[in-house]
Amino acid sequence: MTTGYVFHPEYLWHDTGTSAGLLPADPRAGVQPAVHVENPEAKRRVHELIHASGLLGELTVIEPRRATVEELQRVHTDAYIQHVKAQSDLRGGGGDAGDGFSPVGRGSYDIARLAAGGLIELVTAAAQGDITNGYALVRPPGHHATADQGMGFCLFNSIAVAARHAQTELGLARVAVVDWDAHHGNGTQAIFYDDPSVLTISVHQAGCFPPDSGWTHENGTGVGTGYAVNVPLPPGSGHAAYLHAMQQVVLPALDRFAPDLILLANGFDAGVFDPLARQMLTAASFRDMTRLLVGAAERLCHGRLIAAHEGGYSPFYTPFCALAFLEELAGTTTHVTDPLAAVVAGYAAEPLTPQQEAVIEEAAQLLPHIQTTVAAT
Ligand code: 3YP
Ligand code: ZN
Repeated sequence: MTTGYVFHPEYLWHDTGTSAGLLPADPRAGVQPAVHVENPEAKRRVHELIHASGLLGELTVIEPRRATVEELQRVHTDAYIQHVKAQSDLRGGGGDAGDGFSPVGRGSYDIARLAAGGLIELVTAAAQGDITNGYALVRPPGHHATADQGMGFCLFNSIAVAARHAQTELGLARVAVVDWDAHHGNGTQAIFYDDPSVLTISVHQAGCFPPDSGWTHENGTGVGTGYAVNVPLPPGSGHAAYLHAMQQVVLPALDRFAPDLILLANGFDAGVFDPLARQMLTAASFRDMTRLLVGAAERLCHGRLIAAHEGGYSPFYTPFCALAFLEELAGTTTHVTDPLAAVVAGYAAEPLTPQQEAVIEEAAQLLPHIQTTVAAT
């Protein structure tokens, strides 16, 4: 068993500019321009820890390439692709991909294509049997991007591009997307909303971002009905709630669907120190959740589990969450342990609440819609 790893310095060069945290800097708003919250720091430190821990030496490093326009067009409209390119060509950057929350730095069009292409290369290596599973540590993120709009820091939906590539070029008919980023995977959901060949499952903080998105009743449409699954956990949910959601919803949904490939929108912003959500996961939570998902992939699709980095904004804690994830993916451990384990123990011990249990049960009730379908993309 081999674990693939995609990283590239250009991922750190995606320039989100100065900001008052989330929005572009505007002194007229009364806030000093400072660093944008989606900046290279947390991801750089993830890569550094993967290297410094010795784990990098046990991985199969795979070189990314830029997704072609044709590959992007399987998911995005021509007009949107051209819009991102035009914003990226602006002198000094400063453009936006759609919602005002999605900065496009100078050259970011090419970097976003390198992110999507990194996922394509991992999925291809898995389909060929060169690797069992893999992790692409990419920027910019992708799971909010719809066919025709960037949203929430996302330019191109790399996971969606990789899913379509797997179906059309690699003969993998059924693709499941699991999204445990703290924010709703609305873009991926929207792209596949009427498609029973791609099952999307998002576990996220209820009503966080996008606003009013990701409720349990968002279940797919037409022949895709049942093939979108949402678990909107209340703010303050932690280890117990997420593990219960995995056991009661994510794993049973995957078992019913029997995917040929599992893609993971791998955000770490449900981590307890994250500034952009209010969930309480620890590095151990990500390790345990990963163990369950690796087990499902081994049971259902020859271990084929390919993860794309999404959110995760704590520069000091995201690296330990990501290392725990990647150790578990690779089926190994390093000498590095979570230095904050004792500090977060109290959060991790928080028991399941009736509200959390109720929403998980509500999502579980909808699973019988899911069948092992034949692809109709
Ligand atoms: C986008 C604007 C406000 C919240 C933010 C969420 C970005 C993210 O990590 N999405 O997964
Ligand atoms: Zn997020």
